[in-house]
Amino acid sequence: MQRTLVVLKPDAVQRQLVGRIIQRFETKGLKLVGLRMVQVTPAQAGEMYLPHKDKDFYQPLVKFITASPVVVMVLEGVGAIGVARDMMGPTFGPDAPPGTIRGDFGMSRRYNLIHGSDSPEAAAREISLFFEEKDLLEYDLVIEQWEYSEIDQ
Ligand code: 3AN
Repeated sequence: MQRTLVVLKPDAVQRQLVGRIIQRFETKGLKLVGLRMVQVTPAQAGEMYLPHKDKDFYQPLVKFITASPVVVMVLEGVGAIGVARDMMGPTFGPDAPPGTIRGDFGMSRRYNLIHGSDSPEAAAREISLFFEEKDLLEYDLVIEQWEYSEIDQ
C-alpha cells in the first residue's frame, strides 16, 4: 500500500469545499489514515515548497498557503500517489478537465485548491511535516475486501 499527503489549500477551506473533496477520495476507495486542520507556518511552507524555492512564484505560493487554515490528510491505497494526482487534475483549474477536482471547482491560476505528493520520496517528506507516525492509524475497512481483489495488491 502506498501513502500520499493531500492538502486542501486555503481556497478550498474558505470556499467550504472540504467535505465534497474528501468525499471524492472516499468514494474512489482511498482510505483516510490521517486527517487534521492546521494553520501552516511560514517555516512549514518553506519546507513544503523547498523544490520551488528559486521559482518566481515561490513567495506568492508561501503567502497563499499560509493565508488561512488548511486541511491535511494522508490517504492510503494501491498506487495512491498517482490515483490522487489524477483525481486532482492539471495544476490550474482553467486547464483541468471536467471530472477532476481542479477542473470541477477552480478557475484560478494561483488558487488551485489542493496539493498532492508527486513521488514516494515527496510523500514521505511531506507526511512527516504534518504527522507523527502515531497519528497515522492502521485499521481495516470492512469494504476493503470488495474494493480490491487478490490481483490488485
Ligand atoms: P502540482 O500541484 O500540480 O503538483 P507543481 O508541483 O508543478 O504542481 O507546483 C507546485 C505548486 O506550485 C502548485 N500547486 C502551484 O500552487 C504552484 N505553482 C506551480 N507553477 C506555478 C506558476 N506558474 N504560478 C504560480 N504558482 C505555481
